[in-house]
Amino acid sequence: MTTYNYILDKIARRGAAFLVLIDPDKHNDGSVTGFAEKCAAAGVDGFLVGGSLMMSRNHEEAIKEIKNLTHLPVIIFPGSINQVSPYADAILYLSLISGRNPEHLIGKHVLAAPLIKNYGIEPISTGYMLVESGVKTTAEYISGSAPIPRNKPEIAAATALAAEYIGMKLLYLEAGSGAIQHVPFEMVQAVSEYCTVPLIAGGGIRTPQTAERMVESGAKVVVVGNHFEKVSDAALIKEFSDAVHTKDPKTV
Ligand code: 1GP
Repeated sequence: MTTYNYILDKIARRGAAFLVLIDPDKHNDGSVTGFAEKCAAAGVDGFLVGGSLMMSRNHEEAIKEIKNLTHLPVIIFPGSINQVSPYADAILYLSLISGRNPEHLIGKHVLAAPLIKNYGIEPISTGYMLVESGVKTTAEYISGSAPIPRNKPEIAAATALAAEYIGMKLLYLEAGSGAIQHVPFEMVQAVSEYCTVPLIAGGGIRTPQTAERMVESGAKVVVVGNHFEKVSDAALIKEFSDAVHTKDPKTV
């Protein structure tokens, strides 16, 4: 099964999928090992690995460790072409559709495409939208692009629909890692009602209740990263996982 179909299957059977973002920069003390195992035991569906800025050199090591220790898919969440790795299962082939920087709409893709083909990893075309979240995020600064204003759900919906019509397979509403304010529920609802492509919500999600509201608003994948870098006990990860998984697989 492809990683994309695995995600669709999780959505169908569990109501939504729960992915944990691992930024190898934050786990450069070897702690990724125990953390990944905890996530797998807590019902997490897979991992995103990456970040807007990569300060350390252990990106690929982190991917290998997670693959060795868990049965879960590892999906590259690339901040740059240097993060493309043959050890992952798939890569979110992100187009920064909220911005107008051609490098992030097609330029980097041209450079990454031959690598992805050579490595044999699965590209998952994703319409990536940065949403204003209180302060300027690393992703905004590095990409040199303006986010969608928080109070403009209609802009997000129209942007997302354009991505769907272009043929993208996932949509991602992103407040930015560690964002003060997560993406507004109204915006998640507006996009999910307007489009049929599965919607990912991430950035600044710090409670299981917020994760649950994201799913109630129409998100089909919820991503949490930063919060688990601060508090990562297995019980808390499971609370998030249970909040996202609104369907019991036994009842399907
Ligand atoms: C960031 O959406 C992801 O790109 C996750 O955000 O790290 O704030 O959970 P957090």
